[in-house]
Formats: sequence, structure tokens, C-alpha cells
Amino acid sequence: MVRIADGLVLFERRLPQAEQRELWQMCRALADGPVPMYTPTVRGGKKMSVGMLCLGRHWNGLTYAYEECRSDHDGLAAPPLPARFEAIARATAGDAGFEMQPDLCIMNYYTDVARMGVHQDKDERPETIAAGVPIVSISLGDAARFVIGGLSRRDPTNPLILRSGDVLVMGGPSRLRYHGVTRILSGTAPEGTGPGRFNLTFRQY
Ligand code: MD3
Ligand code: FE
Repeated sequence: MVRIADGLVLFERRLPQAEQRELWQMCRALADGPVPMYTPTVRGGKKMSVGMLCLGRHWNGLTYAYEECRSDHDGLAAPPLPARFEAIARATAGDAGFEMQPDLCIMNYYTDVARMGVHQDKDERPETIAAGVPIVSISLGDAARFVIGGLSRRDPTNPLILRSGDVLVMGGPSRLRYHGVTRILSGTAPEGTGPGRFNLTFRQY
């Protein structure tokens, strides 16, 4: 466990390889299931480069608001958050010193050319954010180059590699830090995972 900053805790390779493979299969099955992953269009009309599937509650890329059904796409209800996923996130948050009850997960899929621009995650309930309730991220498959900055977009950023099985907790004073994914390191996925990268971010609305 590495404390990168106040409220920002990295658990490197927390998930054993067998569990990474099982979770990868669960993500693949969900992405190809009855409520499939899709590529959102965001405010301003640009398509994201990642595939997204929300579990428990849907994040609408056009309104930046949470909702039960995917009104920006096909109107289908977000599938439930698997208890197994929720338990991993809650336990890891606890080990980092945070209490949280995750009620939704945003599953993102990155191909080798996908990226995520630098942003803040601030669409959850204002009370939850103000309390510093963390977001927990699980990385599976190919490694990613990630950047983490401060509370202002102009603050300097630090690079970090997120590898398969890593779990990152960002809460307290780190909850609103700017962050993004600058590149996927293709060909680095452990046997039985990949190609590409799934990232699961667990949130409490
Ligand atoms: C630091 N995902 O889904 S996860 C996102 O790797 C997102 O797919 C990235 O940013 C990914 O919103 C990064 C790690 C992460 C998530 C939320 C944070 C780091 C964070 C919130 C505050 C500070
Ligand atoms: Fe984010």
C-alpha cells in the first residue's frame, strides 16, 4: 500500500491473477450482454474514445447527470452492480481508512488508442463529495499511463502507471483532484486478460 498523497492510496497488484482473470471475464460478459457497452457522445458533441457501461446507476454523458435509464443512448436500465464487485471496492476503501457504500460503477474499456482527457469527477451528490467519500478504481488488462494533478486544472500533474490488479482509492482531500489517462501500454495484459483495458470506478452517489 502506497500513500501517494493525503487521501490517495495505491494498492499495487492487490488482486491475484486468478481473480483478475475472473473479473475480466465478468466485465467482458457484461459488455457483450443484454445491456451492452457503448461509446458515449459527450457535451459538445464529441465521441469519447472509451467504451462505457454503467452498473447500478447510469452516468449520462450529455447531461453529466446520473439517472436510472440510459436516456442518452437506448433507454435501457443500468444493470445492477454485482455484489462481488461492490465487496472488493468497499473492502479496499476500508483498508485505506475510508467508509463507503458503493452504489454504482462506471466500467470503461480502452483499446490501445483510447484515452481519457484530464477531468474532475464531481457528478455525484454534493454531500458525498463534500464528505470526501472516495472513488475506488480497479484496473484490469493492459497497463495505463495515468496522470494525477491538483484541485485546479493548472496545477502540475504527476505520472503514474496503473497495472492489472492495481486498486486506487482517492478520497478525502484528493477526491476532486484532476486526473486522466494519457496512454494504454498495449501488449502488457497478463495471460487470460486483455486485449485492452477495463477500468472500474466505484462510486457512492
Ligand atoms: C483521482 N477513469 O472513470 S481511474 C473515470 O483509468 C476515470 O479509466 C480513469 O477517471 C481510468 O472517471 C482513472 C482512477 C481515478 C478515478 C477517479 C479519481 C483517479 C481519481 C478521482 C479523483 C482523483
Ligand atoms: Fe475520473
